[in-house]
Amino acid sequence: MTSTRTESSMQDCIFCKIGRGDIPSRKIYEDDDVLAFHDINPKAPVHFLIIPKKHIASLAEAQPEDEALLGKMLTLVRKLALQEGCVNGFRTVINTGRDGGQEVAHLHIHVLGGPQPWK
Ligand code: D5M
Repeated sequence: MTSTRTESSMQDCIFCKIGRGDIPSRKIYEDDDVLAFHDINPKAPVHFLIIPKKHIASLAEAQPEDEALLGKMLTLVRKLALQEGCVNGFRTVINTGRDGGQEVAHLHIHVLGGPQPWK
């Protein structure tokens, strides 16, 4: 992707807007690189998303230089799941691309949990 296309994607991207604070979200964690917030359409008692602030369209678009960022996001899953009360486990999902059911073209990890039944 060219930088011009990347820049226009970032302008339009709803999760970039959330990352910049242009659109409100129910944040549960934020640092310079990563944001986590509750999913607007929860599929479980606990359902939040972890996104990179950098615009990466999907897992399929991640580059070798994103390795540390991806590791940081995965490491946060357990910490934030526990923070949100998922003491007996949780589910992680990364939908990727059209056939993967991805609706928002900005990489995000779904974290779902809470007492069953909900699956
Ligand atoms: O999932 C995209 C997810 O993003 C879906 O579960 C709804 C959620 N979503 C969309 N807009 C918002 C806002 N504004 N706040 C919080 N959550 C949001 P996918 O994996 O792309 O299908």
